[in-house]
Amino acid sequence: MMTKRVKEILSHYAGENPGVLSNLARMMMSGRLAGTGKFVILPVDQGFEHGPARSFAINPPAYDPAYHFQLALDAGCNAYAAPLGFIEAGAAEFAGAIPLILKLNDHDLLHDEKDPLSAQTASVKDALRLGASAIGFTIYPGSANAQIMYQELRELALEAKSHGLAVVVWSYPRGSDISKEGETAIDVVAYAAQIAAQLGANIIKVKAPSAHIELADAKKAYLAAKVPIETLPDRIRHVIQSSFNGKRIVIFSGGATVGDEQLLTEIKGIHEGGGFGSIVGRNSFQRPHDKAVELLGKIMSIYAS
Ligand code: FBP
Repeated sequence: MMTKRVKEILSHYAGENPGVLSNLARMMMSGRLAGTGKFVILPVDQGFEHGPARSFAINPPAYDPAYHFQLALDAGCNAYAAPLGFIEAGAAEFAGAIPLILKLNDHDLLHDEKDPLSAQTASVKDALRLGASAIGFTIYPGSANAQIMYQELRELALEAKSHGLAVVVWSYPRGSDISKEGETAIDVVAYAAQIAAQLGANIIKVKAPSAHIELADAKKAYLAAKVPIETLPDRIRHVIQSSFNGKRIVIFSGGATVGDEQLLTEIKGIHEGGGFGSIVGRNSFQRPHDKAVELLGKIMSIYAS
């Protein structure tokens, strides 16, 4: 049953057509968190983004595309996100079982990249053919190639929405002018979330921010306004505020595999700060199936509390 909270979130997207709204609703009404307005999504593009051994060697069943559809289903995720090949390999077998997010661009680590640029690896037509609810697209704000990705996203978002598909944007600051520490700096992450929102993202995905401030002019503003950024919940709150004052769904990435306790502590911080949820890849499929289902269950319980 459609809940008040889901209706409230949808009301923030009144500018979108009924197809987009239905697909956003579908993701919010699927899985164990259905109706809460919270999200736990399984993303498995790491085979492309990081390489197969780095991604799957630790848990060999994960080389199989069907494994991830089943894992997302068993855990009760709101959606499963992957590049064309993985989605094509399982979309028929799992048709209608779980909302899908087809990633339309990807990049690999086979050449040195100071200023990353993802290639378009699938189309809106592919997303429709495969029954996806949304397209996924990565931008790298801070890359010398960022403008190309912004313009590609503009075109693809327009096309996707015109067919009633929702738009999910992975916004990862990275590039020759940003320090490693700066990639997760609070000012930079908030800026990346804002850029994604301005580009029309319905759902924004960023990394959990640190208390570091990268840009000198931003630092002045944070200090002058005394923006609280000391704790993780403070910083999450600031990123949510920077995404149209809570009117855009913002979810946070799980990151490299860590122990259960460390991950759950971070999730509690995200929840406390008003985050809409998590997208947890490596911390899911790099654990044995049952351990992953158990951990995702704990994450969902935090978001449902
Ligand atoms: P993880 O939970 O494994 O971090 O997955 C989230 C994600 O956004 C993936 O979709 C993507 O492949 C990965 O992070 C990129 O991580 P990085 O930017 O560190 O290469």
